[in-house]
Amino acid sequence: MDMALKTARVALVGNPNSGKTALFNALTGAHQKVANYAGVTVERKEGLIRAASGRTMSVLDLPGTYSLRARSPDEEVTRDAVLGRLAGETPPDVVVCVADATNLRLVLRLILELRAVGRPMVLALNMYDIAQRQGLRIDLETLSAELGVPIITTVATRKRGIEDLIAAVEAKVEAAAVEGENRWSSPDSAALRHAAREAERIMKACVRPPERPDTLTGKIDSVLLHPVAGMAILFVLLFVMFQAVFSWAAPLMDGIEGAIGWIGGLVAALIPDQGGGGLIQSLIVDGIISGVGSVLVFLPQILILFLFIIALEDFGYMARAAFLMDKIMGGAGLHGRAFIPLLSSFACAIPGIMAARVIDSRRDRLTTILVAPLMTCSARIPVYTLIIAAFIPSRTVWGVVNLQGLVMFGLYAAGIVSALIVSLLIRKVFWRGAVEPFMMELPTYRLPDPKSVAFNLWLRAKIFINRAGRIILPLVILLWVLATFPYPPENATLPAIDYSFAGMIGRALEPIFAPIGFNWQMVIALIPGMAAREVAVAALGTTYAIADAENATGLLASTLSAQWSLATALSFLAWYIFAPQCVATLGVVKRETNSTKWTWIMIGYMFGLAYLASFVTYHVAVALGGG
Ligand SMILES: Nc1nc2c(ncn2[C@@H]2O[C@H](COP(=O)(O)OP(=O)(O)OP(=O)(O)O)[C@@H](O)[C@H]2O)c(=O)[nH]1
Ligand SMILES: [Mg+2]
Repeated sequence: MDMALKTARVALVGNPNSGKTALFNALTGAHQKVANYAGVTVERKEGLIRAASGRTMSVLDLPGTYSLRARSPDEEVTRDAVLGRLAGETPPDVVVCVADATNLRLVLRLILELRAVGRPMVLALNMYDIAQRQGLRIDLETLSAELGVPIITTVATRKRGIEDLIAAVEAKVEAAAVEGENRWSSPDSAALRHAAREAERIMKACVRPPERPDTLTGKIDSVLLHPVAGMAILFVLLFVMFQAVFSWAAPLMDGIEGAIGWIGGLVAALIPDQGGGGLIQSLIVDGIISGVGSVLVFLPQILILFLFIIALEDFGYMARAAFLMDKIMGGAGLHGRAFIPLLSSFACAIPGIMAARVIDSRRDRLTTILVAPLMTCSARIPVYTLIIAAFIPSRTVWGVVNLQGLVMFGLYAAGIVSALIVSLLIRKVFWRGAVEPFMMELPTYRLPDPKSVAFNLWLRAKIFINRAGRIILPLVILLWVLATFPYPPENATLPAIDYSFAGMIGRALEPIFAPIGFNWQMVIALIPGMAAREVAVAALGTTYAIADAENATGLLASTLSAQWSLATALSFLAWYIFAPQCVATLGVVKRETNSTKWTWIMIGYMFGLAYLASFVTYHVAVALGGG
C-alpha cells in the first residue's frame, strides 16, 4: 500500500506565545527556543516527521501573528508562508492553527482570516492543561461546527495530543481537496469590525468562563507590576542574580581551576622538556591548556546567570520586566517591543539583533539593533570576571553585599544606561517623532518546568564549550606560534616573547593604545579577541604563560594583578563595555540592516565610545592614585 506517499507540508500558525514552537519541538524532536513571552520565534524553521502511515510530513514553525495583515518582518514570514508567496513554494497542504485555549478570543479572528485562505485546516487547542486547571469550559463540538475545522486538544510541553494531531492532519491530507479558493485579502476596518463581532459571537456560544475565575496571575501582577514595589523587586532580582553569579560559582570554579592545573602539571611531567619535547610541552601547557582553560573556568558563572534568566522567562516574569521598563525605554526613544531583543542580547547580541524583527518600523528597529551590542553578552563574563577577580577584593560591604558582585552589577548597569543614552542621541541626531507605546501582551504565569530548564541550561553549556573548541582553540594555537617564533637572539636581554612576531605586532600597535593604559600584551589579546570577546582572556592566558614559562602554573588572575596597575585594569573593563569586539555581530548587523553604512556607523561609534571611556577611566584612576 505504501505507494510513495507524497510529502505533506504542514504549517504551524497562531498567535504569539500560544505554544507553536513547543508543539513543533514535540512533533519533530527539535530543540527550538521556547519561552513565556511573545516574539520568541522570528524565523521559519522546518522539521520532518513520519506519520504512522509512513507518510513524511514537513512541519514549519512560524513566528506568531494576530493577523495575516503582516506589519513587522517576522509576521511577513508567516503571511508569505501561509499564502505560498515565496519563490518556488506552494501554500502548505495543511494549516495547523495553534491556539492558546485560555486566550481564544484573539485567535478566533486569525482563524476567520485563515479560513478565507482556503487551505485545509486543523485547530490545535493548546495549553489545554491550563484551561482545565482554570476551570474554563469549552464546548469543543460546537466550536468545531462553528469553525468547520476539526479540533484536537494538546499540551505541547507534556507531548499530549500529539498523535491525535498527526492523525487529524493526515486525514486532511488524505481528503486532499483544497477546500476552496484563496479569498483572503488584507482586511479593511469594516472587515476587522465584522470579524471581531463574529469572534465575540462564537466565544459566547462555545466558551463558558470558569465559575471561580483565576485570579492568581492578577494577584501576582498587582505586586510585580506595581510602579514602585514592582521596580524595587526587579532591581533586587537583578542584584541577587549578580551576587549569586559570584558567590555560588566560587567553589565550582575552584574545582575546575584545580582540575585544569592538575592536567597541566600531568602533561608537563609526561612530556620531557628537552629537545623537541620542550616545544610540544609549551604548545600544550602554555598554549592550549592555559588559553582554553582560562576561559572554561567561567562556565559555572555563565550557567548560574542563565539559570536565573531561563527560570524567569518560563515563569512569565520577563514580559513583566518589559512592562516595567517601558516608560524608561520609551523615554529614551526605544520602541516598547525593543525589550525582548535587548534582553536576548544579554545572552548574545546575535539572536538579540535578529529578535528586533518583531519591530515594525524600520527606524525603531535600526535604533534597537544599534544599541543591542551594548547589552552585556555572556562572552563578556570571562573578561569581566577575570579582571574583577584580579583587582577587586572579595570583601563584604554594607554587611551583606559582595563587592565583586557589586562591581559586576555596575558593569551591566553601565551597558544598559549607555544603551539608553545612545538611543536617545540617535533619536536626536537621525530621526525624531513619537515612540510607540508598549504593545506586548502579558502571559499567564506558569511554574517553570524543571526538566525544560535543565535542558535549556545544558544547551547553554554546550554552546559555551563548543565555542571553546571551535573558536578559541585554533586561535590560541595560532597565538602560541606567533608568541613563540622567532626565537630570541643569543645575547637576548628581554624575555623571549619580546622578540616573537606577537611581540613585534604588539609593540607596533602599542602607541595607539598607550594613552588608554594598555600594554602590548593587551593589544595582542584584542586582535584575536575580535573573533569572540572571551578569546581575549584565552589570549592573555597564553601570552602570559609563555612569558612566564618557568612557573606556568600561576593563575592568570594573580599574574595580572602583579603585572597591571589598577588604572590599566579598569580601563580594560571600560573598553569591553563598548568596543564592538565581535566580528560575528557585525556580520549579522550588516545582514539584518542590509546596509553597509549603518554597520560602519555602529563600528565607528562603538570603538569611539570605547576609546573615550577607557581614556577617561584610565586618567581618572591614575589621578586618584591607581596608576
Ligand atoms: N502549561 C503549558 N505550557 C505550554 C504549553 N505549550 C507551550 N507552553 C509554554 O508556553 C510558552 C510559550 O511557548 P512557545 O512555544 O515559545 O510559544 P510560540 O507560540 O512559539 O511563541 P512565539 O514564537 O513567540 O510566537 C512557553 O513557556 C512554553 O513552555 C502547554 O500546552 N501547556
Ligand atoms: Mg515560537
